[in-house]
Amino acid sequence: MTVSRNGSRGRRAGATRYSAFDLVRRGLSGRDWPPAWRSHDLAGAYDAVVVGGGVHGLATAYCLAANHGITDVAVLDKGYIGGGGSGRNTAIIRANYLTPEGVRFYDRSVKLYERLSVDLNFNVMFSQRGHMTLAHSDGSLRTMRWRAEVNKLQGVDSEVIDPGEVKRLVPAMDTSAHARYPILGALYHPPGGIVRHDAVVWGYARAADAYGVHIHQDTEVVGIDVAGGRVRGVRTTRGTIATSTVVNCTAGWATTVADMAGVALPISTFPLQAAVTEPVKPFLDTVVVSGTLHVYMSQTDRGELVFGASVDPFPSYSTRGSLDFVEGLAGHVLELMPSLSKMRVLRQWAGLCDMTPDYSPIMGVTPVEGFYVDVGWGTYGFKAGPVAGEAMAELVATGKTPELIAVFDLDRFAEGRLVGEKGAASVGH
Ligand code: PYC
Repeated sequence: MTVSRNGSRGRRAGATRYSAFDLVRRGLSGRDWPPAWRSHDLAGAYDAVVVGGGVHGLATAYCLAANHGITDVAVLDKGYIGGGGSGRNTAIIRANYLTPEGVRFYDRSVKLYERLSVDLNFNVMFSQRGHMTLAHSDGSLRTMRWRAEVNKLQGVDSEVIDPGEVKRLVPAMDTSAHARYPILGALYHPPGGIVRHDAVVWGYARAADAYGVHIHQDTEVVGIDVAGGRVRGVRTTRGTIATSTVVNCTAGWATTVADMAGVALPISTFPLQAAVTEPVKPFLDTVVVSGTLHVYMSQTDRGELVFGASVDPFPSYSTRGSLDFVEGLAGHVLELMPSLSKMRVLRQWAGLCDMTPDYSPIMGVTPVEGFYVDVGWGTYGFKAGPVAGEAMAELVATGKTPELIAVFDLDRFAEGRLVGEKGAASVGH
């Protein structure tokens, strides 16, 4: 890929700076704030088109511009940016995976999240409060030990802790031997935590815009033109774009978009439901996951508890919550923390998860030249946004697959080189 037609490297990320006086004046009056990213007419051609305006698509566009000087880039989203998986996930960040490849990859993302507020000049509220995965059986304790050893070998901070330490870190947890699902120990991962998901999306959008990237919302891709085995353009509801590079960064619609280019992906789409409670005083400063009970929870800075579960048991494109889900969730939460029995659930929703056979993503080239995929993110996409953007931009810019993502190629399914991460997906699916 060549550098932008106009050769410009654009402005630096978050270039708009205000004096203290300006900040106070604008803050108090609520007026004169420039939009964080601009709207543009759709150009007839771009050097690269990124499909999907979630964290993956925006991070890819930002890294193309910031790391490689490729600024003639369009990000297309059929709705609003961050309105898909990026706005619907529970924003858990961690690197405590099971395979060495997975640990290295997600650890790079944790490192990028650690400096993201500075890189984007936008506070993404990354809170490294620790991540705890409970073990309720000898089998899961064994998997926790396995993960801890793999993590340590990759330089990632994880250890198995006993029920006493679980109680010290989370006093509200029922660690008694009489619990219906007694806690035998946990995998504890101090660098894990939560981030503010809309801030991540807006920070990337603002920084990409500052480099000259065009962000097109309400712009649905309806076709991808391929001739002679390579990409020629993208058809959208707002017009046609000539381009030789398309990056599919969609979630939920990954197979739909790939089908347009004639590329088949081994993905099935399932909803994953989540819920949030009324706000209460801070009492939980660790992320807690129970694979056995199919539940994870964290407390936001506003005091709400955010809960999630495993994916629904059947494929669907529904993003609605169900009564069945909250009933099951409440039962499981109360097994862990009986003192929460009076808390009220305020909202529930669902996001779409593109599940692959081995619970790892699909990243890289495809049989169609110029058509790249960054898809199959199952229930672990948000935490990988920064590293996926960095790696996909490098691939597009240099034509070489970065070593960190080589194992996640599409060909692995045909060649039997699966990267089995089911044991480290946050809850048993
Ligand atoms: O993989 O950490 C995770 C996760 C959290 C919620 C869904 N998946």
